[in-house]
Amino acid sequence: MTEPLGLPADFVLGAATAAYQIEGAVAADGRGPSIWDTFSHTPGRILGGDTGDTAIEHYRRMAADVATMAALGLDAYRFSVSWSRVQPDGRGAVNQAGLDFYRRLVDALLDNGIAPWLTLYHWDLPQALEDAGGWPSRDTAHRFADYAETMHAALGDRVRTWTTLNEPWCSAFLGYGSGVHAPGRRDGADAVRAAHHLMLGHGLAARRLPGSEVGVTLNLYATSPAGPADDDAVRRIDGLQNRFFLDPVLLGRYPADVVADLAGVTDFGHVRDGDLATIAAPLDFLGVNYYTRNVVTTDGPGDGAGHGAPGLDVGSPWPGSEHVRFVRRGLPTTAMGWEIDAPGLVEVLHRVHTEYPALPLYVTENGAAFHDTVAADGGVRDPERVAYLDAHLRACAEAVGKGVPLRGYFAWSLFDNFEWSWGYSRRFGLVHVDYATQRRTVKDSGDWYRTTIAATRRAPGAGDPR
Ligand code: GBH
Repeated sequence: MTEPLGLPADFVLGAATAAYQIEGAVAADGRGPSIWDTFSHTPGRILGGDTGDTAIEHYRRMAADVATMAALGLDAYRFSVSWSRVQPDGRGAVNQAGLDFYRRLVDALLDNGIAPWLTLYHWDLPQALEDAGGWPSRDTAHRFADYAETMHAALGDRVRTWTTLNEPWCSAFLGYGSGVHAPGRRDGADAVRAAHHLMLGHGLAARRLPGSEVGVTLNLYATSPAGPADDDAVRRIDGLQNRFFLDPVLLGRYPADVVADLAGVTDFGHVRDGDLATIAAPLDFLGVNYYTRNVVTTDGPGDGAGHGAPGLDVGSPWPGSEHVRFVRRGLPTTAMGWEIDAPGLVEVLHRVHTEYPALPLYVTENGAAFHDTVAADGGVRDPERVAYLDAHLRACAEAVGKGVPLRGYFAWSLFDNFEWSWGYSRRFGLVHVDYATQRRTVKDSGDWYRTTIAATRRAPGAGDPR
């Protein structure tokens, strides 16, 4: 039997996905194109020329996929809505058929006792809004808030927990800075403007989701110096990656040192009076996505980070700090090449709790890619993923023990899926997908997660099982 990991019995244990990574059916039922359709169909953007056209056909297989979630015993399922399914042009009339898919999904989850956690935006901007300027344009923030209200009118009675944005750092600095993500633009000033309008959209949307639990998900990294002379490198990268989003959202101000680092990039003329107060809308929780630690130097060898899969032609996502290098320490890595560093998760959670106003935290993504294959007996042996998840859930328990109000954890990902610029070459799932047949196979890690969830419910002092 799996050992309980020391988590509170009411700790939420779920799994996460994102619309473009799993749904496929990109032209079905009136869906409009998003920037990821355009980007993935542009030669040279995605490893192997992969696209999300078919992905794992979740749009057609939703009922069976929810049955898989129920079999794993998930408390909650974190998914995102494809904005261009609901509003094909990103504004105006609702596409009822697209909306109905999410109604059916939510109803199926509720029927199975799984809490739906809805993310409004996981990177797939309607192409029509990109054509009108995209996130560097202020109007996009208002279009996002209207879309949020539309979704809330449709599902606010059944979905309790809403996340506005997934990882605005990626949307801004990978989408408009390095160009490794859609829409593939490469301009530091645009990236900074995009970050502002993403956060503004978040703040505007948060006010239009009354009666719901509302949060935003940031991808935060532990950050360490490679050597004794690297404190400035840490300050810069922690600044752009973490504080550039945490400070506006939770404190209502931009970090002055990061603004100074960006002096040669932008004068922040796009920030209007009152914006930061809007951005700092009161929140019910903060979502933290954690994968690894950044170890940085300005003083020695290293390579880029956020510079994409080998062979893709992209720029730097670190405007004003392009000279910082990223160093590996020789720890074991995942198939993404990311060093496995569970203590970094404790560090990140504790840091957010102690340096910012207290609010409930959730790990909204954590997981690892490995090159899994189906064995002759039909199973998938992925002991490295089990070890990764076990270590990071123990890190969650440690954070809780230190007084961090961490309330839950979502494994990334429920299924193998379209891993953005890496295409289908990297597998993060608890459930294996054979892309030729769309056959799903629960991996050993999925079985391990199921028994871990059950054991957590039986933990000493647990009271009534949920
Ligand atoms: C999360 O991003 C995403 O929310 C999720 O959709 C994704 O599938 C998951 O992580 C796993 O990557 O290596 O230069 O090509 C985490 C932050 C940003 C890390 C994009 C990987 C790829 C940049 N990710 N990055 S690069």
